[in-house]
Amino acid sequence: MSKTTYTNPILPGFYPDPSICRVGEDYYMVTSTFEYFPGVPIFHSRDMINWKQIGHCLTRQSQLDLIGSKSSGGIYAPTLRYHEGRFYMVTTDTTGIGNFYVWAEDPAGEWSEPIQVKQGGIDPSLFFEEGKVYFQSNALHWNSKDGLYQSEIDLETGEILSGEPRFLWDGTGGKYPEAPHIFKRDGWYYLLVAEGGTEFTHSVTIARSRDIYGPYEACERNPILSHKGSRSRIQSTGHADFIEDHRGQWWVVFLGVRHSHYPLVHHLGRETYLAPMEWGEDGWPVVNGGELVKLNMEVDREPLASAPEGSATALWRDDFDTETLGLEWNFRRNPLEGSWSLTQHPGALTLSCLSANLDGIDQMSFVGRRHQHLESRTSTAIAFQPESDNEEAGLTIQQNATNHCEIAVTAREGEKVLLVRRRCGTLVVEKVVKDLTGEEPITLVVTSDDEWYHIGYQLDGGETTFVESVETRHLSTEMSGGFTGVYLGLYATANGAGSHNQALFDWFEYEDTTSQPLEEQGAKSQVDKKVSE
Ligand code: 6LW
Repeated sequence: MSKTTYTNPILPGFYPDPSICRVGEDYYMVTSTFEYFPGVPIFHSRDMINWKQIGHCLTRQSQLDLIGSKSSGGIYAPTLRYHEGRFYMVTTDTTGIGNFYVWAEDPAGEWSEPIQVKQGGIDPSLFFEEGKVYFQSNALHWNSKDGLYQSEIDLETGEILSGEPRFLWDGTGGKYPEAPHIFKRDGWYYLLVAEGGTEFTHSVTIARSRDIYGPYEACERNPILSHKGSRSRIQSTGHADFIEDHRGQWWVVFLGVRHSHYPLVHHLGRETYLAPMEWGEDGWPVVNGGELVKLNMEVDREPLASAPEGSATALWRDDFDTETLGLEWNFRRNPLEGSWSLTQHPGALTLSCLSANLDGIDQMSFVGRRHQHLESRTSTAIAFQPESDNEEAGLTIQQNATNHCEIAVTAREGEKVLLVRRRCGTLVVEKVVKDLTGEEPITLVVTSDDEWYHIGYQLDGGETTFVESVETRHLSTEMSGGFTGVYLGLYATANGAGSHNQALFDWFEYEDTTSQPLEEQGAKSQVDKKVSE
């Protein structure tokens, strides 16, 4: 029998809370996006291993208004389902309208205006059966009893048809029962959930009932997936969705993180993983044969499709020669109209120095992409003439509003300089690393490995001069808080002042420089480290 081999994560970097659906031999997946805009990227694949982004579900402010949303506010976990010619994406705008769904016939978009569902909680899901539509969510903040709840809804209006939401199950005792999805098989309704929180004790558990409203009985082998307490490099596995492929084999997609170094932290965000799953003779699912999931997977299954032509290359470059931004780019919150442009100076990305800076919750001039690979190199060419000490523009390595580092062109006492800033909570350190008079354009550079970001610059295309190194740990989720992962962003700001100035970015490059695959070793402990040094 031939084997399917692939590398986890299947979506590296900040792609949490995956949800998947199939139409014939085509697979579609979505992930959560918090304060980033557009919201909820949607991917397509024929083999569930190679994914290509085809759009976003939430592209208009009328669908997603993130203005004033704090870091990790906005859009939580989505669910994607296909029903009678339409795709449905249901999610929560935690700082806006709560639970809602949008639909589209073409998953690449445009998607409909939001249809609100007035059941509280997060992690909404939909289940379709015999003309009825069931809506599930958890009990965050709106019900004193923890657990997963369900209503029947009218698909056209989102109206709840079944009175008060009904309690289904509250998991096996882990905190935050969440991420419900219902599947039907052999006359059983299976309720898949996550519990234990999204940190180290994250787990996937399951229960079933003959009645969609329960009572639900738990699988004795719960959790069916968890890496808690293991030495795997992959930790925090949870928040899963099942998919039956076009050959009748089952798989699970879920989130996990790649932790580095003791004590464990991660900075690239929660990523999307794939593992095979089977239904055991006892009628309950077995994930990956009951083994821990690995980074390098070898599964005794025929590949679902041949690998797509021209598969991903390590180098991603944007010359900003188009009139619209590529799908990889995101704003933080909805961008202010006119604050960015690809047409004002054709061939460059123009960013205006808005008064908001990277620390706040206001609309800012920021265009960024996910940092996806532990080993990487990022560079960009910037042209900027600051007119006051307030104005700055550059390249930021950003976990959230309170934890970010940047290399920027700005002025000090009226003189143009290159500045490096590290912000770690309330600790802010700034350092002028070069006087810049007359030395433009300049290339800003960030390289990374799993422990360090190295920050530097190039003049006239010469050698890179590195001026600062920053621990990836200082930008980790454990240090910074929140649900997101590091972005590499271009930005311009007047730091609270008014300004009509603009920065021009001529090009941007991001390269996966992985030198060798991450070994399947456990995360290093301090002791291991000492011994190996
Ligand atoms: C999401 C919840 C979770 O809504 O974290 O890990 C929350 N799981 O299910 C934010 O992603």
